[in-house]
Amino acid sequence: MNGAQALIRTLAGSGVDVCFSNPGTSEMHFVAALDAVPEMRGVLCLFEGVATGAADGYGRMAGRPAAALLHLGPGLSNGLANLHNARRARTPLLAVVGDHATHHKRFDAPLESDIEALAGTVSVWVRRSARSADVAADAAEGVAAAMRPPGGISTLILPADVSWSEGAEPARPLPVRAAAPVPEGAVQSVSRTLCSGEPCVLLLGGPGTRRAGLEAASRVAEATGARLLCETFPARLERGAGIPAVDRLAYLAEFAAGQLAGARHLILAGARAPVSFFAYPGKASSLVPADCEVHVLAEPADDVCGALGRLADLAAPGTKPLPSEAERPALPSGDGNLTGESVAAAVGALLPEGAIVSDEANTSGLWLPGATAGAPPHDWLTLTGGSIGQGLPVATGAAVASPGRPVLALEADGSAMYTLSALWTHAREGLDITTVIFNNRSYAILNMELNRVGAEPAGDAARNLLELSRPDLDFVALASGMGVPASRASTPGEFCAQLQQALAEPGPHLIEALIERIG
Ligand SMILES: Cc1ncc(C[n+]2csc(CCOP(=O)(O)OP(=O)(O)O)c2C)c(N)n1
Ligand SMILES: [Mg+2]
Repeated sequence: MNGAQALIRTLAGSGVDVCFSNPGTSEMHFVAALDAVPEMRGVLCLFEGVATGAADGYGRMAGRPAAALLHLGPGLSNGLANLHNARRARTPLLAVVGDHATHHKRFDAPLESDIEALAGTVSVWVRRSARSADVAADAAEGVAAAMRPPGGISTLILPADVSWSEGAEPARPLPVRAAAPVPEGAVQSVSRTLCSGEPCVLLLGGPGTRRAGLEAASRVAEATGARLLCETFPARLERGAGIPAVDRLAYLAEFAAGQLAGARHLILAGARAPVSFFAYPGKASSLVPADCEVHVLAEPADDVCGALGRLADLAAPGTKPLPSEAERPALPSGDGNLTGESVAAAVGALLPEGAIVSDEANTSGLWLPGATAGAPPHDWLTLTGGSIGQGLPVATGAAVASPGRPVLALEADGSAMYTLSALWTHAREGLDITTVIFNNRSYAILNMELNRVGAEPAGDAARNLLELSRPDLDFVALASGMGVPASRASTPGEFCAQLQQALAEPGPHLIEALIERIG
C-alpha cells in the first residue's frame, strides 16, 4: 500500500470520512487513492477558502473533523481566512497540505514556500510526514490533536513522495482526551458570587451555547437573577421554541457596554472576557465595566456544560430552565419595498424545524434574532473570526454533515462574493441549501464604521470603495451559471412565495433579496 492509501484508510477509520478538496499535481496520489477507499467522500471545491470554510461548517455540526485537501503553500494561503474563522470557532479540522517530493524541495521550484510558517498561524498541531511508513500514524495523531478539547486545526504536510511510496499501512485511531472537569472549588466559588445578591452577568461561549449549557445557565439565571449573555459570534448556538433564549453580546461596543452596565461580577463559562472588535479613538478596548470583577467558571477546553450543570445544582436546586415560547411573526405580504425587517419576518415565519442557519447577513440581519427566537428548534452558525466570506462555505459543510436537515444561508452581498463558487458545490453535491442574498449593493457596515472611527465624511472617492454598484451584481445570473436555481424578490409578497418554494423543494436554491441598506 502506498502512503496516500494508508493515510486515507487511517482517516476513514478515525471518523474523518469527508475531504473538501482542491487538489494539484503534488496531491495526485491522494486523489487516485480515493477510488481504493470508498469510505472517504471527496467533495470538490473550486476555491480553497470554500474547502476550508466547508470543513469548518462540517466540524461545527458533526463534532468531528472533515479534511481539507490543499495544494502546497499557495493553496493553504487561499484557505487561510476561513481557517482563521475555524480557529476562532475551535472547530476540529484536519488540513492536508500536499508538498513537493522531499528530494525536489532543494531545487526551489516555483510553488516552493514555507508551509510550516503559514500553517503555524492557525494550527494547534503541524506535522510534516517524513516517510510513507510514518504517514498513517502521523494522521491518527493529527486527528486526535484536532479533537482534543476545545478543538482546533491540525495540519498534515504531505510530500508527494510520501504519498506515492509503498511500504505504508493504516494506523488505528488514537483515544481523544475528554474535556477536563472544573474543580469543585471553582464551581462553589462562582455559586457563592451568584448568590451574593450583587449584580452578575453569566457569559456563555464555546460548548456553553449548546442546549445543555443553555438549560443549566437558564436555571442559574432564574434562581439568582443573573443576566445571561453569550459571546457575539458563537460557533454554534442552539435556539428556538423549547430552548432557553440567550442574547448575544452586541457587536457594537456602545451596545455591548449597555448590556454589561452595572454588572459587579462577570462569570465566564467557555467564553473569553469581552473586548471591542476594533479600537476607536478615545474608547476602551476591554468591554469589562470598570468596577466589575471577572470570574472564570470554565475555560473553553474545560467541561463547560458539566460545570454549568453542577453550578445550577448548587445555585438553583429545584429551579427549572425557562424555555422560549413557540411564536412566529406573521408572514409579511404585499408589494411594498422589501426590507431587512420583512425578510427576517418571512424567515421567522417559515424556518423549518431542525434548520441550520449559516448567518452572514451582516447589517441586514439586525432583525433576524428577534424574528426567529420562537421558531422551531434550530442551530445558528455565526462569523466567529470576523473574516467575511464564511457563510456559503460553512453552509456547504453543515449540509454535508447533516443530511436530512434543511440549511439556510443568510448572506450579505459583499460577503457572498468572496467565496461565491461554493454555490457550484451546492449544485454538484445536490445539497439542500437555500441561500438568501441580502443585496443592499453596498459594504454597508463600512459606511457606518467610517463615521464611528471619526474619519472624514465620505467623499466620492471614499464612497467608490464602499458601494457595490456600477455594475450592479446580478446574483440570479451568477447562481444560474453555477447550476443553482435562482430568483429575485423586491417585495415581501415575492420573497415569501419564493422562500416557501425554495424550502419545499429539495436541493439548492438562491433568492436575491433587493433591499435598501441601513445606516
Ligand atoms: C476577509 C475580510 N476582508 C475584509 C473585511 C472588512 N469588511 C468587513 S465588513 C465588509 C463589507 C461587508 O459588506 P456586506 O457583506 O455586503 O455586508 P453589509 O455591510 O452590506 O451588511 C468588509 C469588506 C473583513 N471583515 N474580512
Ligand atoms: Mg452589503
